[in-house]
Amino acid sequence: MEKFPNLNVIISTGAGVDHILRDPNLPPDIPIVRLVDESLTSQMSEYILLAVLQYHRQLIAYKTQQSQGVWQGLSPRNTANCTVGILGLGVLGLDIAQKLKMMGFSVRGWSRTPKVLDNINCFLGEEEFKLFLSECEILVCLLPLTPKTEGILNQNTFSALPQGAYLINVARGKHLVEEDLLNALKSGQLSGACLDVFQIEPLPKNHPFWAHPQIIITPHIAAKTIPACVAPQIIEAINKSQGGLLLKNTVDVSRGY
Ligand code: NDP
Ligand code: OXD
Repeated sequence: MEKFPNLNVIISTGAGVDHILRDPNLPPDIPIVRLVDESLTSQMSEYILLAVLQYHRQLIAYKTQQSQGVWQGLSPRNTANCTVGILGLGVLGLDIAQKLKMMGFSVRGWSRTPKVLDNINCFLGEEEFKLFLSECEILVCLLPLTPKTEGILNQNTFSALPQGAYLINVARGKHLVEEDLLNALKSGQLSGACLDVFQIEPLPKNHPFWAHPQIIITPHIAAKTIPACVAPQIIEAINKSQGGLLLKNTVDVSRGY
């Protein structure tokens, strides 16, 4: 940011702001605004629904059977018995939690500050983290990347999940300790993962995730900013900033999101 000495406001072109906060020359006291947009929220929920349902309805196993010409029904799974845990109950986490609940899944969420939500079990902070994890057959990460959440998807976390759990990471690559995921898949502690974000993006050509049969990879596309959808809120933020008015969706730099 040191290239821009006359900044009045910084507007992220995405929902996350970790790339901005990481700047060692970030000027203090300049407000940072992030995008909160229906088009981002609905894309994210669609992506997670797709990932949850392909796991829950055993699509990969059926695809393998198809390639072998096998006609064989697998044991059906009862949706009401399948608990999906959402790490982060913010704009995106809340939307997918409600949509999964509507579809009949048992849903729980984890956040930093207390929440009370209809039919969604809410867990709070580090004290309740293990309890939250203990029943998650599917774990979805929708946390912002902060010093507190970096590396949170690690061996300790995986070992607190029920055996054979499924991981969906759509937040940031640095939430995941990639080596720990490979080990958890090898040991059977996790049965698979759907990953949209990676420690290094683009994912290096020789990375073991590419060819891993239990990992689905997408190139950071879970929720992409659609310029026409978000332009009005960017214009509004600029106008408000110039008019000295209160800005929406500002970032609290001290908490990191
Ligand atoms: P929000 O800021 O609205 O929500 C963040 C949630 O995480 C809040 O519920 C917050 O708790 C919780 N949280 C933060 N820190 C902690 C902590 N230490 N312990 C427990 N809970 C914590 O963010 P969004 O829902 O809008 O977005 C989440 C992230 O998704 C973004 O930061 C971005 O990294 C990622 N993203 C990825 C995209 C992709 O294409 N893959 C696209 C868009 C976003 P509380 O409610 O108590 O504050
Ligand atoms: C975002 C992203 O944060 O695209 O919006 O990851």
